[in-house]
Amino acid sequence: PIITPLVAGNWKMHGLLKDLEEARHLQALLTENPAQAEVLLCPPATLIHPMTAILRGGLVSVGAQDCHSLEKGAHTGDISAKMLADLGARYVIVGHSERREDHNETSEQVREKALAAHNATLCAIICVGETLSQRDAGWAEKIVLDQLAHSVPDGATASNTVIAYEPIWAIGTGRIPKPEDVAVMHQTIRDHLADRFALGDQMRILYGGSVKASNAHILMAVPNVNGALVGGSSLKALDFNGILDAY
Ligand code: G2H
Repeated sequence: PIITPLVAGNWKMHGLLKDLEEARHLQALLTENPAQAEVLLCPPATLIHPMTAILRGGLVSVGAQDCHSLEKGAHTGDISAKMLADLGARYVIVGHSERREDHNETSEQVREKALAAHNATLCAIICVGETLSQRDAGWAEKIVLDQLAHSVPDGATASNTVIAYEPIWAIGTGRIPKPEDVAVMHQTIRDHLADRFALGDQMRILYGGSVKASNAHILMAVPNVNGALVGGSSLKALDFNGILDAY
């Protein structure tokens, strides 16, 4: 199948109003030289509304970094998927390892969030990945398959769900796995999706963890890598656009 890659920027807890200038700059660069991939920026929740206003009608979509699993209710400080959709977000990242760790999110909770995203007509980017000690023990594939089994809802489709494989030890460290190890993991994920879902062979599987312009072309050439989830290198339009040049 022909899969349009997705390159998603995860700004994490970075970005003030002045940094919307980077989104504007990215939009200008892409208007001049469109990417062969779908492009997405996921700023902090505070910037979703102004960012959608800047990017409306252009080549860059906007997404969020988390959502609550319920549509509304007495949950101080939380934001529902429906609220994000209401602001113009089209995607939401769920189950990023930083949330699994900082907020003790379980795969079952991640699945509930992904379901909430689907119900709000958002596409869920569901993150999975092993720690370094799990990899060293030879458990990486088993851990990721277990996360997939419990984090991906049964109703997932190629249009409402994207999987992001992020080895935790590669996040923000500048270290990336060997391309052959990425290939094994992405094939493992592909087999799980193809077994479980009718169009699982068309679901996008992103690689995330220290992606930058200088390694993007290597990662993109790996079979079953259908794009990237980019943290640090998504904050500046020029860096992010350098990654898009690999597509
Ligand atoms: C992994 C990634 C973005 P970075 O979390 O999701 O971050 O590219 O900074 O390693």
